[in-house]
Amino acid sequence: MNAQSSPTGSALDAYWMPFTANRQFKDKPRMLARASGMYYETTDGRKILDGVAGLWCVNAGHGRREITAAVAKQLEVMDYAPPFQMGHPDAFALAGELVKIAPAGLAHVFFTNSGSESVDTALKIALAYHRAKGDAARVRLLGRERGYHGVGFGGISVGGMTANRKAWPAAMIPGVDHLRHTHDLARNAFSRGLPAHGVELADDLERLVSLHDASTIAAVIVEPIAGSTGVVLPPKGYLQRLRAICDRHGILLIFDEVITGFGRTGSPFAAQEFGVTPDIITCAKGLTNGAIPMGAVLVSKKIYDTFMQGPAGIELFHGYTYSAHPAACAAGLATLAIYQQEGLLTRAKQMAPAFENAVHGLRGLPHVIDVRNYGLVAGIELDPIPGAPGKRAFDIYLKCFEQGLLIRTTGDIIALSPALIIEQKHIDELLGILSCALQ
Ligand code: PXG
Ligand code: PLP
Repeated sequence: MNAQSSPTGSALDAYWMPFTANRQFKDKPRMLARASGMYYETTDGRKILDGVAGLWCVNAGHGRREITAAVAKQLEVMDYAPPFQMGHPDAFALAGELVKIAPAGLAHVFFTNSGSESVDTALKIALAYHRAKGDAARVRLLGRERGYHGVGFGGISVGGMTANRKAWPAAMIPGVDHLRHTHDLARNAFSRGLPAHGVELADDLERLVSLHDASTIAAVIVEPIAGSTGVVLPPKGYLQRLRAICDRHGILLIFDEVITGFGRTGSPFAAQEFGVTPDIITCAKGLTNGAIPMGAVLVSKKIYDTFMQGPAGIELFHGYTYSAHPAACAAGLATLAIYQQEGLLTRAKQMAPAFENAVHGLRGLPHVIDVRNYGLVAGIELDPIPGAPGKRAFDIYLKCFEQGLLIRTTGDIIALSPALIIEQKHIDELLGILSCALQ
């Protein structure tokens, strides 16, 4: 008996659901009860293929016993350890393991509990770094249109998702500016891999440097591949050019790899995949396979050393009650071990050709105006219904869920980001359901 009792009516009232149309959902709830491998199961016992690795985080597939066991054991041995002025061995071990898979030079790790906290931490480190160097006038942070950097005040300020900003106009960090986004359907629709056109959009950073002067700019933060706003890929050469401009002007480059980290692109981090090393990487999600909340900020030796050469005492006034939580560290160590043993951090490279062919098979179906992909991530853009933006894609989302497939939509873009354990048969099932829904 798989079915499980599910709350209805007033039992749904108390929970205010995040990024959800609460009233619509509570009218017709969609409830998940369990998960294993590539599949969820609903409370009414239906099997749902997970096309998005939970929310871009369950990279090794659901229900990994090694992680469960490591977390359970850790909680029994030591449930909690204060992270300020106190340590526990797994925190150091996990930082060490992360540095091993990180781009060369990113040699130090600060732990957080989410992507949003990682972003705010990275922005604070960037500002404090320049200050520690005696360059305290560098206070500006630059983001990019269509960027998503979580929901903290720092993250929404540098972020470029209008819906996440418009309710809090007075609370934005001052001095922030944005690069233009790189989404260009006119030139790049139906690209396979990195789009050919748009490297010159990186020069927008030179425009902001001319406008504000480099001496006022602390850092630029971008997602190597923008996930949340609909899988926006960097044009060929774009990230390299951003790096060169940052170097020219002493600006730190931050890659927000909350989605692209941990094998999504075919390398451990997108930085390695694209051959561009930022000064700071933010990550979360796949770090613990989604099993326990945790994020991390990887910083260069240059940045860390600057702090360590400052006055004796606490070098950075920042941290969370749950930074390097023992259960999260145990989950992280077990997760990285699975990635290693199963070669998952590079498996997207092997599966990408089959995945690419399958998703591009959607070209020509009704309302499909673009298909784009890299590694094990794809975006399928639909022609919006006039006057009802987002409705076309959300209807497909509902249809897919009825037919046993979980996808993600943002505006009229469908995002796919399956677990890295995906096999051909799952690709066939996924695209089978999705193409039926689109037809
Ligand atoms: N940066 C990036 C690049 C992200 O993708 C965050 C920061 C924030 O992480 P937390 O753990 O605070 O949520 C994210 C999170 C979606 C979706 O459907 C994506 C995210 C979160 C919620 C929904 O695309 N990414
Ligand atoms: N608010 C209060 C009153 C607190 O005492 C603390 C932490 O001690 C926080 C917020 C921050 O919580 P966290 O460290 O879990 O982010």
